[in-house]
Amino acid sequence: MIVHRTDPYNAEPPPGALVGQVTPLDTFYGRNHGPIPRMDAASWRLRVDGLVDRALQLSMGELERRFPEREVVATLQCAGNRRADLLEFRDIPGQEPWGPGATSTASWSGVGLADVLAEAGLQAEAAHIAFTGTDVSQEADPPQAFGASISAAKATSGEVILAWAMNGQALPVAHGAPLRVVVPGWIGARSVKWIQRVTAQVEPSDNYFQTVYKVLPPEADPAKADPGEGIILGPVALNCGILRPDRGAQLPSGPTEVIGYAFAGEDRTVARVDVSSNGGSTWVQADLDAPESAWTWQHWRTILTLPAGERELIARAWDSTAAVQPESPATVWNPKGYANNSWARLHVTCHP
Ligand SMILES: Nc1nc2c(c(=O)[nH]1)N[C@H]1C(S)=C(S)[C@@H](COP(=O)(O)O)O[C@H]1N2
Ligand SMILES: [Mo]
Repeated sequence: MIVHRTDPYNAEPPPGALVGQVTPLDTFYGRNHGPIPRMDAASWRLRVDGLVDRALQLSMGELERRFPEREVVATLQCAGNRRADLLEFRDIPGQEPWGPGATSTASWSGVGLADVLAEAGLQAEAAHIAFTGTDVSQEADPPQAFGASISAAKATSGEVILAWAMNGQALPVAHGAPLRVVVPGWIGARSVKWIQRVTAQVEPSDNYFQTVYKVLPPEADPAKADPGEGIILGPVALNCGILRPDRGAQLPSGPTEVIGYAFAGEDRTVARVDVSSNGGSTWVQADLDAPESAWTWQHWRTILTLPAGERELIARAWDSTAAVQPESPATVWNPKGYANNSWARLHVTCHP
């Protein structure tokens, strides 16, 4: 793993480790804002409260007995994925320089959030569903447990899971055991780990982390921005990454296989990926995996014939609405460095 910080633990796999459709548990990226809490699953209860007809307190056994088990294969992608490319354009103090590996895919099983909310009796005024974790983050002002919210429409859509298993194994503590939220198609920060509480409410969560995951205008000072300013992040924006060859690789000239992923976010799928080795003058269409569902990335691959010399490899994805990624990090740069979905680029050197 490429460890950006040990305390709290923040690490991404090397890009080449992400070529499989499902990411092994020991390879899945880890993103934490506070210390990983050790929780006693036996005494743990999930509280479901707020704008519901019947508030619930559920043990792990009750969750298993009272609700059907559901599974979804979903890609998680951190809003900070590919921030490193924004840093080349302009500095972003205090934020980890994530490469293209702050994203991974797993099969998640547990119960459907929609089923639990139906059991509690969601009231009509409940427009947002808030999640509260257990880990107290000193990054927050004031220090508080990590939390987030999603719209009630997303929360009741069926794909959102309260997960206790990952790739058929017990959910690892580092990924949120005993129970975490998985919000397919939305930024990773909304998939709250170590949850204690699910609250139905009129307004979005006022948790510190709900409000900092937003795109501010380039000239804004994040420390002084009004809480209402900026675009609060929810659904992931169309993105892609190059997984092979490695950044800076020394290669023989001639045919080179280029492999990557693309992810469209929310309910969109990836429709096409173009690759260029001449600065975008000409493009070839990569072979693209069919979508398994809207909730997962799609891998793509192609063979480029590279002449000797230094080359920039570029990839850009199109989605099922014919939206295409923006060309340059300069067009999407923002003060916290979120949602960089500009064309993926890396340099390689080919010797004769
Ligand atoms: N309780 C809690 N949940 C959390 C976080 C956290 O720090 N604490 N980080 C969030 C962020 S920003 C991301 S990208 C994902 C990462 O999940 P992972 O560590 O399982 O990959 O978890 C989200 N859920
Ligand atoms: Mo994240």
